[in-house]
Amino acid sequence: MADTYREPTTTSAGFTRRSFLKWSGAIAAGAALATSSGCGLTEANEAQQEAAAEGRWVSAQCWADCGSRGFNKVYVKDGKAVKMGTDETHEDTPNCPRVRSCARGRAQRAHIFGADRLKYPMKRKSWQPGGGSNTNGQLRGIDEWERISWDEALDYVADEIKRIVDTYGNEAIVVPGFVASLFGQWDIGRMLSLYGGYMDNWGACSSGAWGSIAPYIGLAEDFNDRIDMRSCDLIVLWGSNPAWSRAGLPTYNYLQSKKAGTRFISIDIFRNATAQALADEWVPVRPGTDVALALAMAYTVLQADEAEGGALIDWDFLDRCTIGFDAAHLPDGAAEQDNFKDYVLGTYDDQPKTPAWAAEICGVPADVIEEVALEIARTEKVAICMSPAPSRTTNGCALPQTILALGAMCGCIGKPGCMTGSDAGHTWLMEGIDLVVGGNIQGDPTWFTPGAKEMLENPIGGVSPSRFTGAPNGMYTRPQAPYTRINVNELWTSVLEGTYTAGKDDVRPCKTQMFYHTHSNLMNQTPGTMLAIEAHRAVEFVVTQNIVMTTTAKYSDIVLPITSQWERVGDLTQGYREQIMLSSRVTEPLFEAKDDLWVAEQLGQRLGIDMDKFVVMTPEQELYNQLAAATVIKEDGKTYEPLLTITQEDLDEMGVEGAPQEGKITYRQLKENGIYQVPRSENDNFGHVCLKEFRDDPEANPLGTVSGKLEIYSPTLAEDLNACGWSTVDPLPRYTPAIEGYEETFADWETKTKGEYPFQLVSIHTPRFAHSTFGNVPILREAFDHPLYMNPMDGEALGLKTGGPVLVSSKWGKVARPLLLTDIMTPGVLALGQGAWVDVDEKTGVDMAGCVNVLNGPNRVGFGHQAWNSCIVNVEPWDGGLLPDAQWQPREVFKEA
Ligand SMILES: Nc1nc2c(c(=O)[nH]1)N[C@H]1C(S)=C(S)[C@@H](COP(=O)(O)OP(=O)(O)OC[C@H]3O[C@@H](n4cnc5c(=O)[nH]c(N)nc54)[C@H](O)[C@@H]3O)O[C@H]1N2
Ligand SMILES: Nc1nc2c(c(=O)[nH]1)N[C@H]1C(S)=C(S)[C@@H](COP(=O)(O)OP(=O)(O)OC[C@H]3O[C@@H](n4cnc5c(=O)[nH]c(N)nc54)[C@H](O)[C@@H]3O)O[C@H]1N2
Ligand SMILES: [Mo]
Repeated sequence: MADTYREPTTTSAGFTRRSFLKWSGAIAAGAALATSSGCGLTEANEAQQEAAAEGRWVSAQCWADCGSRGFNKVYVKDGKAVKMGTDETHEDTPNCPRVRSCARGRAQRAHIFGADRLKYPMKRKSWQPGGGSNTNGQLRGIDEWERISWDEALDYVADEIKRIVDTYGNEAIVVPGFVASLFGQWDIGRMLSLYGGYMDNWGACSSGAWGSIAPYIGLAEDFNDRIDMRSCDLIVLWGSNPAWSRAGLPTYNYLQSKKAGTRFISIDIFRNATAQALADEWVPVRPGTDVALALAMAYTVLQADEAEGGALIDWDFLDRCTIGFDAAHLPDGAAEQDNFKDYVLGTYDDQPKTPAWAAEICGVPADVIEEVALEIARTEKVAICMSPAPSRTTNGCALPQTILALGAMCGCIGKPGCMTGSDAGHTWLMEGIDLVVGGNIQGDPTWFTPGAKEMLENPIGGVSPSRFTGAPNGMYTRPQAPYTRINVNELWTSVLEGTYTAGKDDVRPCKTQMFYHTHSNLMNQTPGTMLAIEAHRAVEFVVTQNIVMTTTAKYSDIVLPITSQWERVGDLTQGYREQIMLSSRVTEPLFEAKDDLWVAEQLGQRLGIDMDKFVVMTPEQELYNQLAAATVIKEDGKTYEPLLTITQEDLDEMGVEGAPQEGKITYRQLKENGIYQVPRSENDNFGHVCLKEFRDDPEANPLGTVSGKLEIYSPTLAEDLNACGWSTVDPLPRYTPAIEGYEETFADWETKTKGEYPFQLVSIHTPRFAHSTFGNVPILREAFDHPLYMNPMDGEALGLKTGGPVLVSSKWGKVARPLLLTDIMTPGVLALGQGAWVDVDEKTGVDMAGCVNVLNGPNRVGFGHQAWNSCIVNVEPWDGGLLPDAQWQPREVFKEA
């Protein structure tokens, strides 16, 4: 391990003693001023600081996009980041829990000071500017590197941007990113927007089909407040694994429900860690078949209700608050047969959606479907909590409406202890209004908070308001035509095929000649990684700016080393709705790393851009503006007051322009504690029951949908979906077999003869990674395995054993992995974590790292969401050798000079 982990030290790269002393002096002064409020009791923290007399605890950012928003501290002694800590500002209680940090957050030290940290600007040896044969694109990913100066690197990048724009137009520059239009806006995207623009990409990742569809049907991605959830009789975790994918508080909060007596059912492709901790029952289901399962549950409830004379279904709610459930509740112009109830009963299509019908598709035995459906219908307070994972499927578009129908008929909407919906993949999005507001929401900056830089309009594609919210969330909803953006599923195929889909019957030529990678690692994280490699070898120029030697960096021509958050001025970050965190600089920039902002400025100057429009403020000023604008809710639960008291002395110390202000806590207290948490209690005014006002009075509180009601039947949704060019759906949700779904694992469905790819594969979010972030960190590779999960019955049939390496192949690529046979898996279904750094053996074409996107295909569907959980594969023994992950050498290009 000695090679792979350098002792963390900031001495070489300059956490100067002077800045350290200045900073710690500031804290000492601040402690005297601090007043106690919020969950953060200053005494506790003072004790912590005193015990640490020799060094200081610094609140340090964990910026990875896992949505968990843990809280990390670093103990800095003699200029070295010695150890990691977490929130100890107050007693840990269920109402006011400490914000934990997770294994990944604690591994940030190893990440930032790791051997493969990018140290210097670099150029790929065989690449020369000017396009054409100068590029030697076929060598991307296998070429050698040359260390170059920042000036050389910036000249190359600026000259190539200029040449490519002059030759092919601005559309030839693609800035890939799931949130490129937003993240990119912070630096490179803003700069390019002032230089004629760049080609953006669109299409949901996290939210699957849910995020785009929710606004059409009125089912916001929103849950009840965590304290309300303790009143649930039953919580159905439907495709939801917070113990792995929401580190920290969400599972702890569910535990409080469990302790209060809530029963849990997990409906999932595997008995995941959350189910193991909480669930009374696990219902194994095949991926991408949840619509069939939910339809059969609806069928069961309809039958039982009929037998009980209408006593079971919440007809009153359906009548007042929804459209499309039955023929009597269809909008004008709809055909009478196109209603949910008749579709479920098979009135017009001769196929009642019975449990027996669904069982053949989803694998859940008919009696279990009936039993679970009736339990949901007969239990008073039920929460149906679905993550977006089941909708990250090729047929995922029908899921939100189906779940809406089921939740609505069973009375699980708009009451205390009752809710139905999706948590959007980040539980911190849940639960109504934010109690403390301000700063960046790391990893998903769809929220622009007061004080932050303005977005600049990209002349190509523009800032795209979503049809419903008017919010700049082009990431979820397809903006209205004219439409110049590449769907994320076509990022690579557009280069290889020469065209991209701009809408129905609207296929346009693709001009891509350059990829500018910043803030993302899409070659690794988008379906079709082998196509991504091919596409990268086909274009004229690729540049990456990052912290470490990621996949996109590896396949680039120029690589620029960027500072991590620990090397920057600090950051104000909103956590769950109750917390706000202020991180501080831990060390001066390492090696030759520079901030993204600086890079963009330097490029802008070289391109002759009017930089007045670009740089509107310094990072210090931006941080201060966010601090000054931060607000906290008052006890009434409705109005807000400023969060911070900021004195003239604080302003002078920050070196910013502003005016002193009065707020709830002092700036120094926040800076010292690093976190502020709004205290909660059982009957405070901060509770939230989603859709309650609507349920109580739908006329007075209409939803943002076309009808103002929950739309089980949605013509506008169908129209917009079909306008994307990949679907022909009608306004009612129907079960459609998925592309690369269960049905396609068979060569012959009737005789149940399996085909070339007999297994279904699901990508899971696992503890080792936050996407591809941390994929390189040796201690995490050691701590968490990254196997192919398979049921022992399947393993036995194939003669495979745990540990034995296997070759997993799909029509898109091949990966080698150790096998884990475990009865937590549904038979016929496999799982592989997402995030491993693709590492293709050029001789065999096999990825030895287990990057699941090598297996995933960029199937073009629906609202252009990425449908990773629809994937079919074959598995066979692999005898090509496989080094244990923990023994991998880091991608260290240059040693420390
Ligand atoms: N450790 C870690 N945590 C993360 C992340 C990370 O990379 N690492 N990423 C963060 C981000 S950005 C996001 S968007 C979220 C994603 O979080 P989620 O959207 O919740 O995704 P997963 O955790 O992969 O899957 C949740 C559960 O759904 C199940 N599932 C998958 N497909 C199906 C299906 O077709 N039907 C059913 N019924 N169940 C299914 C999985 O087995 C899993 O138990 O995670 C966040 N948290
Ligand atoms: N097969 C499969 N693939 C998936 C998923 C799945 O379920 N299955 N989940 C998907 C989901 S939900 C998501 S959200 C995506 C996430 O995919 P990405 O958005 O690509 O996320 P990361 O892989 O974490 O890459 C982020 C990169 O940004 C870099 N970075 C961080 N901060 C800075 C900065 O300040 N400046 C610069 N220049 N770089 C910075 C990090 O070092 C890292 O390399 O992955 C998706 N990919
Ligand atoms: Mo995500």
